[in-house]
Amino acid sequence: MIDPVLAPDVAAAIRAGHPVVALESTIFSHLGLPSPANREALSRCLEAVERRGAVPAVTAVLDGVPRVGVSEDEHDRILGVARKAAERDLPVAMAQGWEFGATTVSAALALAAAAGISVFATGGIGGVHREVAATGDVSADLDAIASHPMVTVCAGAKAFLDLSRTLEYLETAGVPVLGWHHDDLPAFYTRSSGLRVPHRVESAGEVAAVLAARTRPERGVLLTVPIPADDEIDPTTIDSALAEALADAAAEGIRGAAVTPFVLARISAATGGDSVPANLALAENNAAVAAEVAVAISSAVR
Ligand code: PSU
Ligand code: MN
Repeated sequence: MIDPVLAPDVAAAIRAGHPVVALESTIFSHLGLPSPANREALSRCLEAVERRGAVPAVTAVLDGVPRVGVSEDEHDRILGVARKAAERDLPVAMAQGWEFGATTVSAALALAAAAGISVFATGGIGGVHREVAATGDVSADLDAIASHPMVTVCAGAKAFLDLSRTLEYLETAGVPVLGWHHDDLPAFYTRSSGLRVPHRVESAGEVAAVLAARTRPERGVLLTVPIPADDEIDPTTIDSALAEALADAAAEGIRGAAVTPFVLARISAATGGDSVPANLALAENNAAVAAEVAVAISSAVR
């Protein structure tokens, strides 16, 4: 079992039953967002959580140590060059003493669950890739969302994935998928993918009640939160950027863990950086909703 090192404020909050929201670090590293937007994303997410009365806990591997919560003087490290660490990479990052292993959704969930945290916020989750029949590429995020006892809060998944198959996977894996004040599965930059979520919820209390009533309490719940309407990007702009990015990835023979960072970088270049403010807005919004959920969970337990 992995035994992460907790930041003092995170450890104190968990001990006292106070609300905590875990965050991943891939999104804040060079793999997720360009500089200086990544710094802005980090401070906006931390503040969104704190403002709602919860303690943020950024996950990462630093000098081979799995961490839940990093101090302010370590922020520059989180914003720098990283090696991508999914859940399966955590033991390797520890054994080899990686300087900065940026946690993906799966790794963040593993660390946060081991720490006893119930709520996790990210931007977009990984999912089933469109070329899955040829490549077999299904993000480890999905299995981790299903198999850790956490609520994952996201703005859906990017439309370069096969969103319909992603929903099917989550159904098979037994993950309750909840839409926050919304009937459709969001597609990250846009509020609707055209696919319905199985259930809509209207409050953080409802999410907490779903979590408490799971048939298998060791497993997870997915809450999808659409990007705020004012920050949404025009779907046709995104679609053409996505098509180009995917064609480039195929032409350059990009495979495995390199696919997602490659496509993300191409989308941000193809939209001339227009995608970045949208990305910041949805990440901040997800962190805020996650904090509300964490507050509802901890007050239900009292
Ligand atoms: N989707 C995004 N932005 C991201 C990621 C996904 O919109 O930064 C990152 C997350 O850390 C996610 C990971 O967990 O990519 C998934 O990678 P893969 O598709 O290789 O499983
Ligand atoms: Mn993959």
